[in-house]
Amino acid sequence: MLPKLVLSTALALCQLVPAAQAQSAAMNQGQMDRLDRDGNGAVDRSEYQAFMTMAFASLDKNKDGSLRSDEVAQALTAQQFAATDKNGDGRLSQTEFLNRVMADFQAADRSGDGNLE
Ligand SMILES: [Ca+2]
Ligand SMILES: [Ca+2]
Ligand SMILES: [Ca+2]
Repeated sequence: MLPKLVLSTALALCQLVPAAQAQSAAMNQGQMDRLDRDGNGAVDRSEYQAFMTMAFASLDKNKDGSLRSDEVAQALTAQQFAATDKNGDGRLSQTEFLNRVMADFQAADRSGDGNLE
């Protein structure tokens, strides 16, 4: 089972469900499959990163290669946005975005084996 934090972030980011609903959503098989590409029952770093790269692209509605706060309003609070926007230019670059979500992965991977299961 994926930790709730990562699950809710992932689901909210890919806009499968609104953030509020994701908090209480139970993982179903379809959602797990979206992350667990090779179907081994665990989500490793590369699977998570591939998923988040896809999420970035789908969130970038105007396709300018960065996310403005309105593009991620469903997934991040203003506070989370500001914390993720390291250079403070009001946009999240793909690097800033991935740094943030991979830090979430790291934090969720309590066993430190590079897998979330
Ligand atoms: Ca896997
Ligand atoms: Ca954009
Ligand atoms: Ca930025």
